[in-house]
Amino acid sequence: MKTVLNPVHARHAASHEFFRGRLVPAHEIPQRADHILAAVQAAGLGPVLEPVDHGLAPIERVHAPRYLRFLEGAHAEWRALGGEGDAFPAVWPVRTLRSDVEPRNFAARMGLYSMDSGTPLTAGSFEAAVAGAQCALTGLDLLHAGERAAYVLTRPPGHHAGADFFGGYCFVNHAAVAAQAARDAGAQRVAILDVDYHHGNGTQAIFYGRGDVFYASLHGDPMTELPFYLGHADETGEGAGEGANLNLPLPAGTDAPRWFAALDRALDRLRAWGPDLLVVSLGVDTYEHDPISHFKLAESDFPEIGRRVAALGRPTLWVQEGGYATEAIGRNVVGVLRGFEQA
Ligand code: 6XA
Ligand code: ZN
Repeated sequence: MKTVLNPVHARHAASHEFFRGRLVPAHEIPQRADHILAAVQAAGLGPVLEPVDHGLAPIERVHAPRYLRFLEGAHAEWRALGGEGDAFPAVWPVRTLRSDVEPRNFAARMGLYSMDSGTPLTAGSFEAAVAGAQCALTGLDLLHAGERAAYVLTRPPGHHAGADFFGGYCFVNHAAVAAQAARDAGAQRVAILDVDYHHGNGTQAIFYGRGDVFYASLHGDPMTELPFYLGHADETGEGAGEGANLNLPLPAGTDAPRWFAALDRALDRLRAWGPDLLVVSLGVDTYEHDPISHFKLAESDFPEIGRRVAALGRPTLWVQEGGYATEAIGRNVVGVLRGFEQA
């Protein structure tokens, strides 16, 4: 399997994040990708490629241009106002406040375009996230050229990013950009399977009203886990998208038998739906030793994810999302991808 590596991922390098009320060393760090790359190479998974630049147009098919413009200049604005280090939002337009007017004040715009204070915006966040989308688009090109699968090795992750907001460590929704590009290239039905520990609220929201992109996710119950305000089982899509959204929230402590039973439910739905192409949001923060998550998958469980996804028999784009047990992340990711290849 070919890997498309984001060559500028390390330009998004936060030192600290807000976590339980204090600034702690960031979890989402460049070493995550370094460990995965080392494991990809050690396993001889296949060639590692650079992305081809597809420009901003395919990203603007998913994200609001005014959001992207804000993101591009946000860190410079923060610094110009005297902000030190990474930028964080502090105020949000919650219920009864207006989000249809873009204020001039910088802090107000930070809040308008974000969902949490847990996502440091650094000088290179925009560049790294846009390059991640280019990697996803390049991976899609590989599928169009006849590859059975491709792996997109990027960070920061993407699935929490909505059409016009960042959050949950995410700025640009690479999986959504790839799914939309697949539709624009002629695929009739595209499925996104999200196996990250967290619900991909951004991805769900982007396609919620559409019947051409199915979003299926198994994740920590939002009653107790980020993104908290989306990801419940009763969210099944709306309008033309009714029936094209599947959420399988699972309790803290979920072990492999229960997790794989949920995966099978998701795969059964996708099989019945019949996608032309599959995008997998591949988070490995379901790992038993992940520092911020609460599922119990062992390292030896990850290849089985790949095997079961392979049984769907669709061209598959694997897009990297979360996973914070930095020392083990490479083995877990490569385990999934080898399981897929060997199936
Ligand atoms: C702490 C939690 C961020 C979760 C990011 C993630 N702010 N999403 O892994 O999939
Ligand atoms: Zn996650």
